[in-house]
Amino acid sequence: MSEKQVILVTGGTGLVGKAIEYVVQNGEKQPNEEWIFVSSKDANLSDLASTEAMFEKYKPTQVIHLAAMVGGLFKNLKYNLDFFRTNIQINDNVLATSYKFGVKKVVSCLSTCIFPDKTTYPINEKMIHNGPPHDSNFGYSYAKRMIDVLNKGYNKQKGVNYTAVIPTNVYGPHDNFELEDGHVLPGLINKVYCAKRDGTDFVIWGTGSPRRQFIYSRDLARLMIWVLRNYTEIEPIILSVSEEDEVSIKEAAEAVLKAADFKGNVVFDTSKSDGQFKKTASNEKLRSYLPDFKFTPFDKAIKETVEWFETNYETARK
Ligand code: NAP
Ligand code: GFB
Repeated sequence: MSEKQVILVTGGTGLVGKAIEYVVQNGEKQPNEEWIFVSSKDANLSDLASTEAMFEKYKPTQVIHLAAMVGGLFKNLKYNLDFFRTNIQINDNVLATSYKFGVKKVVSCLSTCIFPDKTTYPINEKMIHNGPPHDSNFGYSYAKRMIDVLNKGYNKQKGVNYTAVIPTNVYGPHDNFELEDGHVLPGLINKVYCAKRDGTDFVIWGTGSPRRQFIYSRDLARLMIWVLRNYTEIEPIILSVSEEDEVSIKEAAEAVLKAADFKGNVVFDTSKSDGQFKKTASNEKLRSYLPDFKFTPFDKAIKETVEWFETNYETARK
């Protein structure tokens, strides 16, 4: 029997954390593993003493670090300073405390939106620091980039193996469906629910022409568990569907309308920002490790998410 592993998942009650919990509870958990999913109720990770008290309590051997101040384009436009300061504090506390308590491995999260705005495509893992990020979310982006700097520092100076994944836009059950501060897909799913209920227009913000690669949270969860167990590089790895699976916001909205069977009027509010036009990322490195990994088809995953929201409307974050 291999030795016991205690895997602490910070941000465990969020979109990605809940997906990891779902995957762990549906066959991924190994007999020698204890999985602990925590939220800000267990510790405020912006506060070092609170962070250390939680690590003292659970004594994790490995950490999947998801906790962050997170939001869509419009929340980032409003709070770049808060996104920077909060996430810098959380990330420094979690990595310093992981080291203090002898955690063997930490897998943290960056994002494909943190890459240089002026860049060649497709983006790859070596381009993170090659220039300023898109101005809409510079606070979040620079804070996330510092995770990569910290990982390299802990490896070079302390000899530990802390790494990171770089997910593209994530969606799925337990997302944040808030209209103003959430991401596009949960926002559109909330909007179509209300438009059907109230007989109102379905409003897509912006022109609908920006392009995104969307990854289903439960696919990301399976990949992150693989990274925890098998990925040994310090360099981060992009976790995304392929470039060919990139869709326009308009096409993503059409998938939501189809899943919700919406027959009403659709309008574009072009007074709202489009944000970054595209951030096309390569998943070539992921494919070099997992050539046969199968992503859930977009329409199927959207349908599952729409149905989850309809079933859980009363309790969903919105
Ligand atoms: P989410 O749904 O907003 O969940 C955030 C989680 O972090 C929650 O469990 C929250 O707990 C916790 N948290 C926030 N502030 C905290 C604090 N001060 N102390 C302790 N816990 C705190 O986020 P998500 O979408 O799952 O994102 C998870 C990770 O993936 C993040 O690092 C994010 O940057 C990254 N990511 C997300 C996307 C995306 O499209 N969603 C894309 C790329 C990367 P409470 O609810 O108790 O506050
Ligand atoms: O997911 P989202 O808010 O953020 O998508 P980003 C914004 C794009 O979707 C813009 C359009 O082109 C919006 O005009 N859009 C259309 C909508 N309708 C809606 C709607 O109802 N709600 C929202 N939110 N957008 C974020 C970064 O960029 O990507 C974050 O700012 C994070 O830091 C996240 O990394 C993954 O994809 O533009």
